[in-house]
Amino acid sequence: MQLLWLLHLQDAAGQTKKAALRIQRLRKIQTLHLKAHQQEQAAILVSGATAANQYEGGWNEGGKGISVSDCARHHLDVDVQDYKAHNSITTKDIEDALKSTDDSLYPKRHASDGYHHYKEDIKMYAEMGFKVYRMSIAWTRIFPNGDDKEPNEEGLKFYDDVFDECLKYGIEPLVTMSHYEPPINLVLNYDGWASREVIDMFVRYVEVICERYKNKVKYWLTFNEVDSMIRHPYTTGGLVEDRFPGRNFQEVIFQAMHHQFVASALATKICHEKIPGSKVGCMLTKLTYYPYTCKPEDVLQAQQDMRSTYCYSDTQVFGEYPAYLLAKFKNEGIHIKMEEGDLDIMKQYPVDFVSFSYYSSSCVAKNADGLKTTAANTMIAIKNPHIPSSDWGWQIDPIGLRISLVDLYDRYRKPLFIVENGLGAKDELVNGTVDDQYRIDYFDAHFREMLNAIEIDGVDLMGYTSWGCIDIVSESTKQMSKRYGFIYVDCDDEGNGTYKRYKKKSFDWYKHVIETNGACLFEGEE
Ligand code: BGP
Repeated sequence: MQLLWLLHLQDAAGQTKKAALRIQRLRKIQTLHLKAHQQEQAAILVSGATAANQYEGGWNEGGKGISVSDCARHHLDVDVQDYKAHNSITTKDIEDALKSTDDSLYPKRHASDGYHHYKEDIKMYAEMGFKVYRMSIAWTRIFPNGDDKEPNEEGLKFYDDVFDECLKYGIEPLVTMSHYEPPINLVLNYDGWASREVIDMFVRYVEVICERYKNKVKYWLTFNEVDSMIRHPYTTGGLVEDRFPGRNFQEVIFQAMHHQFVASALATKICHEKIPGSKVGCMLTKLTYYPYTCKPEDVLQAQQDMRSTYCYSDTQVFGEYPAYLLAKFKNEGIHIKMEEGDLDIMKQYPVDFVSFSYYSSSCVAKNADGLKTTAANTMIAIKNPHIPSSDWGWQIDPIGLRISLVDLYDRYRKPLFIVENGLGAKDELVNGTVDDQYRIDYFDAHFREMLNAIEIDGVDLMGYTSWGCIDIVSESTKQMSKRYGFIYVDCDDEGNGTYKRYKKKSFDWYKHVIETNGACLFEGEE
């Protein structure tokens, strides 16, 4: 799978000398690149991404079961940077959610109503020129409770229709098997992913979807941001702390993580066996940390914090626990129960490529006392005084994307795929559109650094899908008003609105970027 639009820059007439030279150089790289890999050129261009739990809505339609996301309420009166408040949950909160008939409190129950609008939306993605569309399958549409004897045919049919709609326009689905949507039944009647039985349930789910969609889906991701379990264990692993009284909750989380590592390896095996030529990726939250000063202790802190996220992708890419994670388990008395064969399965079925999300970079220091902090993706860090922040505090750092690409490629030497990148902002609909020049500027700057990583740093980048190609519900704050899309959805934080779609200014810009294969980024350069 090649990211061609950046390397395959058209010799658009009128390109200036510098840009023309750049194009020549890129073509050379492309030739070398393809020779080195002898890979068939699936023209994967720049495109977009969503996730079922944040896009579909239709939470109780089509035979779908209830997921952890359907029980996650918003807290609109709480500071958007207070992640603890936005992401903590108790068994009582879940019981209240299951009794509640007020869907306005639970934004993901309606989300962007993609369940009823997906045909119209995919048509607009095709209009922008998408050649790939990252989405997820909601586990609870296929096995409503996770432990059901038989799959739900209505759910299987729904995704058949979604994939057919994509393929009708020549759009390749890139499918995440688990994106923040474990069945709530696993939380209440098992121990979420801390239960060993959940591996078998997940494997059954994967066997069913790979068999059903083997002629429609070639590219898969196993667990979205597998590392995020440590930061929001409920959303990623169906773990609620009050259900593990007297237990070391970090140990419970790592036990659940082990089960997901085994499940991910088994899912990779199933994909490769059922779908020849399929590619399976892990998916990492790329949190890029800078030392706040050049003090050695700050540099060490940044290195340690980077490792605290790499340990998950290291495990899935190298197929074994890295020594430093095993050392952590030993030093902190974390005991992971493993069964005979677990480590062999993980070693035998590592992922084929590394996908990741990148939104912002963050600063860290050994001693953060007195330093200003700001929010980032699923975490709070020290504010970098040299770069701007979004309305939600996430710092805007295009060079950080290049740093992340180089870091990951040097570490893994496997093809990379940016599956989330974008700007959550307060968009205002005026006269049927949104002037989101700030979003265009964000993408323009990030694309340039992505190009530098390919052209100058030699990174093997397979593809790029922007996050939230259409407005969808924010994971961290459950807000619809934190908008990411090129397409505005008329719906507020409590689900009120017409759900009509409107093209933002960035819609046509993105369309032009794709149709010119990126050359328009350099128009007007001397
Ligand atoms: C990533 C998740 C996405 C999405 C994204 C944007 O961590 O994989 O599902 O949520 O972050 O973050 P947010 O929705 O919190 O603005």
